[in-house]
Amino acid sequence: MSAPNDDKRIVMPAAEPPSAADFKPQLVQLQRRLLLRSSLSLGALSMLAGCTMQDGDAVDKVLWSMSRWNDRVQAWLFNRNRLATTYARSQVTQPFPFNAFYPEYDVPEVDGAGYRLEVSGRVADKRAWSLAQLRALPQAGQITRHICIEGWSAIGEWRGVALRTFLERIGADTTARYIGFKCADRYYSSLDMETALHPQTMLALDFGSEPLPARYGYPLKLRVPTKLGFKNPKHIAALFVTNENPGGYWEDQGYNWFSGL
Ligand SMILES: Nc1nc2c(c(=O)[nH]1)N[C@H]1C(S)=C(S)[C@@H](COP(=O)(O)O)O[C@H]1N2
Ligand SMILES: [Mo]
Repeated sequence: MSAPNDDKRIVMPAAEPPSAADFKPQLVQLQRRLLLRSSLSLGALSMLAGCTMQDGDAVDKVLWSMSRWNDRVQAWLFNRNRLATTYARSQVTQPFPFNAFYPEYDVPEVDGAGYRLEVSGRVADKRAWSLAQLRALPQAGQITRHICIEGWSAIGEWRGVALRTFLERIGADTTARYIGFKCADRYYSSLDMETALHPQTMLALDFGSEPLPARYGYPLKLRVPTKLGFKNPKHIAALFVTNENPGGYWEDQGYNWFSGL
């Protein structure tokens, strides 16, 4: 963030939205595209992109060719009250696809009885959580569309604890910037605090009416319908609150960190 001259103009104060005057001409162009995009839901966007979500088309470029500073612009455009589209149970995709950075036969087998969700970082209460304790918290459900950057989307039903509720229970510093997640398969990802507090962001325990099957992230996954699939870590083992961007498995390989609306 100590870049010289012109680049300083895109380092914006934390409390204020960016204005066009803050941008060099070519950046104004990009901002217009962001604003256009921000009026579309992820679902609408996938239709606009012909559901291909592949390299080369215009929507694709807007979504995927953003560098890290664009994450900040996107974070400002994120509307904490905008809800992802929800669907009827009859619209749930059958069978719901499996995806991971490895084939399905390598899905980690997590022992639910011995499971403890580890909590660390900027939180008052760092005690670990058993599944029974997580299930004793207020539960909420959602039927939403999961959109994978690799070119598919599917509607699923998840149930669990709103991440906001959980963060409140552990006394998280909600003025901190990020929530990081570490998974049983060495996958990792992170969210901006704004998205972590969004009403549809949840720690999911169930898929449909059953506990999450192994392939969909047993025993705990993050369900965040305002983000792309890769920002929905499965098999969560640990959660931490931090001011340092924790990055992620795909994020650190060049996928746009914000990746959502
Ligand atoms: N732990 C873990 N979580 C993960 C992944 C992974 O490889 N490991 N892949 C991500 C990607 S790219 C997608 S599209 C979704 C797939 O979730 P699903 O198997 O429930 O469809 O999980 C995301 N979360
Ligand atoms: Mo994905």
